[in-house]
Amino acid sequence: MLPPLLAPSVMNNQTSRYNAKLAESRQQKRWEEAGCFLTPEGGDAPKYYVLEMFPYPSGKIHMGHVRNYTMGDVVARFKKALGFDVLHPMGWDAFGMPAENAAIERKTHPKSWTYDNISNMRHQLKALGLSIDWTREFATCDPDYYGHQQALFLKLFERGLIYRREGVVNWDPIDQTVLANEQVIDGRGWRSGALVEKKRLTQWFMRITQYADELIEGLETLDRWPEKVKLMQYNWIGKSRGAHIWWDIAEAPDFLKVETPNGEPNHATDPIEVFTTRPDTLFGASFLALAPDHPLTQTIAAHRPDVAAFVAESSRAGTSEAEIEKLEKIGIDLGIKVRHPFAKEWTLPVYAANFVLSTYGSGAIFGSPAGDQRDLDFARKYNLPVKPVVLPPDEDADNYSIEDKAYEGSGTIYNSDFLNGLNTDTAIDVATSELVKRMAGKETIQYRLRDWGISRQRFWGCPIPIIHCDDCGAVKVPELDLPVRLPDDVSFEKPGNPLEFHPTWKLVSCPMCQKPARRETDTLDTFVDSSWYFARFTDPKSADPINLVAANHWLPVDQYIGGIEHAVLHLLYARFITRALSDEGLLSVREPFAGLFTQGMLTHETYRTEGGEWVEPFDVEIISTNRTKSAKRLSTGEVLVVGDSEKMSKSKKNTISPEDIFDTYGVDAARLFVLSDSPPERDVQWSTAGIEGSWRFTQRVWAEVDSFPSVDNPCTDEALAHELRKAAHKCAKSVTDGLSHFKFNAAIAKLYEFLNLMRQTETALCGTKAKREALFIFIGLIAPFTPHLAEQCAERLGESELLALKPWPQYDPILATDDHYVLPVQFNGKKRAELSIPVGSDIKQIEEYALANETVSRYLNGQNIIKTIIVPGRILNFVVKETQ
Ligand code: ANZ
Ligand code: ZN
Repeated sequence: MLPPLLAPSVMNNQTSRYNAKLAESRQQKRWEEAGCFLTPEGGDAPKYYVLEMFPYPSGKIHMGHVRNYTMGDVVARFKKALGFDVLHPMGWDAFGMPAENAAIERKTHPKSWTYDNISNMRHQLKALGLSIDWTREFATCDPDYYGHQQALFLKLFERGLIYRREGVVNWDPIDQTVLANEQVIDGRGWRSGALVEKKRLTQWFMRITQYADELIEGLETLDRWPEKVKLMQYNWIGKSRGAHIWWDIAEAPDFLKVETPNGEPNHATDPIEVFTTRPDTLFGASFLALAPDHPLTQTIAAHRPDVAAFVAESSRAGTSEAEIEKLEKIGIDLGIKVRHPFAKEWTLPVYAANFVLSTYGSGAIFGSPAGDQRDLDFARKYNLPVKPVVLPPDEDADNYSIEDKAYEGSGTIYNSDFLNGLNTDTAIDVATSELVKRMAGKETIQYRLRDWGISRQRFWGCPIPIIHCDDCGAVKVPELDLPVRLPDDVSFEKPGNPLEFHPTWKLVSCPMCQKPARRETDTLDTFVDSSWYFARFTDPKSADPINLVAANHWLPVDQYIGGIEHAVLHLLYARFITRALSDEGLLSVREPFAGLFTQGMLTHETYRTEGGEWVEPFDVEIISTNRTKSAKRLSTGEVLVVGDSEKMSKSKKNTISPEDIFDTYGVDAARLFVLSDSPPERDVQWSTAGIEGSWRFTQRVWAEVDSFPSVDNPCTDEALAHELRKAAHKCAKSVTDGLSHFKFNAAIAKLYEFLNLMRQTETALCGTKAKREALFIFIGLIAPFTPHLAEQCAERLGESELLALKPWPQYDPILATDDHYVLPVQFNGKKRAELSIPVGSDIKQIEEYALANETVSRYLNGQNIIKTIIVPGRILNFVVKETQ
């Protein structure tokens, strides 16, 4: 137990400065001793699960973490005070490349680097005073966690949701690893800078596409998610209704027609399948285009060096859709002609083209240049016909033509035989049924979403619990042998995956036939680790991966908080895994996160020398002049260029160290500042003036509390006391509303206002009951934001119970309602005055108040009132005319 707090003021009768450091360690100790933030088990109260996206243990926390975790903490403390049973855990998303890179650079094991970082960052997060149940902490690299994940992998494998297939991957020949499309920049590996190669590799996949429709439909139930995140997911899944069309080959080079030696059918001359969303434009078709890695292109490339060269060149370009979009559209004629499905005598050339993706639809398209910009660019380049077939509304057929801009919208079909006169939508249906009738196509739904490739050729990840046997194939590691642990004796000398080179790790016997076999050496994409951790938190010590009872109690997460950069992948994978586990009977919820909040970033001005070198803020002195802002480098005296405020990043050196801030201003001032300056979904611009403002607030609060006498004084101004009471209850109402709707900055503004009012009534109401009530309400309200200060204040006011355990300040709704409101007064529609009107006044009374008002009568002087329009609560407008 700590000794009681003795404020110096009690002894020497003057207020002291608030010592944040002392208060922080004192109050954190009290919370810890009382076990304030342990998760309540099995109470009657309603549950509330608050979760911030768990951090990657990179080494140190940054200001972005401070803002993210403070937000979650404010919500958790608020809900707890409201009487909810709160679950607010913390863990570490601890696998991934940086640990491996650090291991390579420092010749250590990724494990020691990771756990060292975790212990530093845990220390820092604890310093923030977060109301976290630390007994539930785990890291995804704990063998206990990844062992359970391996068990889940096997369940989903048995269910057919995980499979292996050969696929084309981006291969970085220097780092010896597969790269995601996003990691290929201008054809080079993002880290090594090596020219990326296309490689065929057998990889593990999760069948997320099986859930594509459900994942779209589920979005509609997520009414506490930001619309933009739902839209991004919707577009990512990218559902398109359309048709597959089969184009018969009319002419082909002889080398394609050869018989296969063993008499098997030769597929090279099978009809070519394309996917389209616009069968209504079929009469405008002028060519077919295949992806460079379409099997038919590849077959032809084997016979034609020019095609082979084209394929090789395209494979070097970027692979992401965004990059392909930027490329000049080029292609090569493959020497094949196909028949139009609606006119057998009409033949069209077939190209290989760089803008056709092999991974979408069937990797082949028909080009209808008038209706698609890429097709038009291509047609102009290779002199192919451009026949408009969709007439936009308000155009007439005789004068309409297409120059260099395709018309991609809807309209009336023309130049199109039996489709003439139909609108686009009907024409799509009619064309599709005609294709079906002629057995030349079928209606289909296509998704942009691909199955999720989960294999990584890396060491620091969850080993895939599979053993490859020449006789039995891919065999599951028996559950009793889990976890399949990562080896401790490992070398990073060679590039590539150390699990491959390890002398013994992968050599095992087959669990089915006992013959020598090999362990799978791929590890899991770290997004798998973060796809179910929220379920593990509900009972992190359970012998099963997920304790269904605990998970049913706590899930879904009521409030999830994190960065918008996770709008698609992490949140989509977590939604998918939740559904997959739920179908397996391991979870009951279908959606993991009922409420999602995506917070803005922290930004800071940037400073550069004339030579372009970035300079850190602590080395900068700002010299403000009236118009422009200039700066000087403290260490050298150089003049610096002040740049825009940008996202804090190491590369631009515009970061602020949380530790320095905590040391200088205290944790509470930092917590307050990151929430007070702008709405939580927006970016906050860090400024010294801002953090100093927050620090002054903490000092003023303390001064106000510390100067409050311990004996009651009689009240001499009842009217003022009533005003103060009303203001306190109103403030409680506003802060409660603000916290309920993620309007932290608005809530904090009310607290500033109320503190000012208390200071103004200082002399008149010092020591009165009204003031004591106001102070108690106030410290209850600041507690979620500045918990140490609030707790210290409560102690100072003689409260023996912990504020962290006390209920939320209740307000009296009557006291919290205004008894007057402000009514704007207009003359001929121009605002000229404001009136303070008692709530509930009727039209007649409002008019009387107005006419009695001095400003109003001044404006009325010399005017005739023609009409008076009064909307109580809203507006009063006099329509007036000058008297002659
Ligand atoms: C003919 C056509 C005419 C098309 C027209 C569009 C406009 P979404 O909506 O995104 O699903 N396409 C099909 N497969 C492709 C591939 N592998 N790579 C590149 N483009 C491909 O897009 C469907 C449209 O994208 C399809 O409809 C096809 O072009 C093209 F006036 O077919 B369309
Ligand atoms: Zn075997």
